[in-house]
Amino acid sequence: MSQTLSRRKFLVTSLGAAAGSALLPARSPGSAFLQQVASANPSDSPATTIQATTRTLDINGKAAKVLGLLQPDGAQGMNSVVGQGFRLTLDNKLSVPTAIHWHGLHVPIGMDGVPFITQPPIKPGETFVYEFTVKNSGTHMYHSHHNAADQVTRGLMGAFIVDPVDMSKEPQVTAEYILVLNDAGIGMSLNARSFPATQPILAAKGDRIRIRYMNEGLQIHPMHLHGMYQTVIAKDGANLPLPYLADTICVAPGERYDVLVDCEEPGAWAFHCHILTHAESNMGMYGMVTALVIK
Ligand SMILES: [Cu+2]
Repeated sequence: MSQTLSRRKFLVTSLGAAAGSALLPARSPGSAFLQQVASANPSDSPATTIQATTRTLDINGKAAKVLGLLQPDGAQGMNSVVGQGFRLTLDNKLSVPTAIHWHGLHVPIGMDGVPFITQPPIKPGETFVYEFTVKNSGTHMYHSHHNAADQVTRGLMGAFIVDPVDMSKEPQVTAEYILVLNDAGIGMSLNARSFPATQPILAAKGDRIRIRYMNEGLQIHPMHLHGMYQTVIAKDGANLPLPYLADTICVAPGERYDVLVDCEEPGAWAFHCHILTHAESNMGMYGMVTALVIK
């Protein structure tokens, strides 16, 4: 697995990304967390812990008190491979109840993380153990399912990327990026940053890149890339039998789309949500705006 991961480059992706310039890869191949969940049998996996907690981040130059689902190494966002066991303890350090839902992952009902339906809310100071075998590959998420409009959009969320066992049918790409869309809590943002603080995607002419969109906000966002098509290859983690071309992809709350972009024409291409109030004001561009820079 580490070989597979190490030949990829990742852009930071979750709220963890907003912590100053110390960018945390969503799929860090060397993280202790990944090693700990690498057992095939959940009950054999050493338990690890995620803390639901508050923290202060620098968001666009201002100190902002946000929430986080933090792994022992401080990362937010995780990955796995189909068939792997998964076991972790959620430690609720917040002053309010919470729970984690594994959005897109096919888990046993008792592990689905819906308070009052599949489990009691995890109260402040309490813990809960989530344990399952990872069944389906693709671009998924994990997030709070309690008072979610507040908790998720303020940071109780992360990307959960699952590779298939057989990687031979996965597209060969020069780099891979995750874009977490958000519009509430921390505001209009891509990976918890609002333009001009968003991180541009840097590519060389001839590169083929993969972008994994996921919308953790409350509104739909048509993500428009100038100058070239995006090839949509997967929806909600499932590979499409017939990939299609689009330059604007509507990502609704909860949706994930995987796209490939062939970087042929050099330039700094605008890349933004096309609900214009999410991207421009009389002061210029802001919010859900970044750029694809092809050299
Ligand atoms: Cu938008």
